[in-house]
Amino acid sequence: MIDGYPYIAYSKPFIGPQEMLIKSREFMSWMDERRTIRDFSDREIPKAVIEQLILTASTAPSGAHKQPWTFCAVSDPGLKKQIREAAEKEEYESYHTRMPEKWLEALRPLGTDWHKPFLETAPWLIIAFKKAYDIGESNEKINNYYVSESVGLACGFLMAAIHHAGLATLPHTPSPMNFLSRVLQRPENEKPFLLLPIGYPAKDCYIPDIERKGLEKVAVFYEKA
Ligand code: IYR
Repeated sequence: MIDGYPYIAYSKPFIGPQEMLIKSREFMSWMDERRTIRDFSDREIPKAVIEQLILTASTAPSGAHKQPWTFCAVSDPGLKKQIREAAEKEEYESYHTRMPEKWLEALRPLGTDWHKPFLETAPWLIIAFKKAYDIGESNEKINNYYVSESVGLACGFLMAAIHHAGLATLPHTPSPMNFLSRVLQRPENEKPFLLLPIGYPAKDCYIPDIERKGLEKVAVFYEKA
């Protein structure tokens, strides 16, 4: 029988409603400055920074506190090349034969295609793997819970940390992405979830001039009378 965790007191410094509103607005506009980019500079980023970004991601909540993730950080040019080649092979098939016309139509304004040069240009790639289960000391399977939700949250934290560090990323979803398990030699219990190139924006980096939905389109309030 496993004992429970000991409980320790927790409180936060009190913030009154006025300061709260100011802070919330500031945080909103700072997060709103985050943009997905596709053109990266090859300027180096210290490994120590990548380590902190991953530790930040790993502060995300997870089902039963299992932290069911592995973040693989790649700066090795040979591996990045292999990942680019395999991703482009799959993406070529997706764009030419697998994605239905409606999907291609939805992507057209963003100008994406099967070319993924950023997988080699960006100094680091972080590949998030989700652990369907853990492997115990005597090789037994140990269940994880709400694995996709947990890893999705961790990736959101990771993207916020990347933005906070003054860097940029792109949540890339090569499909199918099982080639990542092979190239990175991951164990059977880990499945690729999301690929994030990390770097500075290139000198000539352009982004689509999009707008985000307003509150009335994304929120419904059910208020007390
Ligand atoms: N996975 C492809 C296609 C793609 C899908 C969505 I949804 C995007 O927002 C962008 C691209 C790719 O990465 O190109």
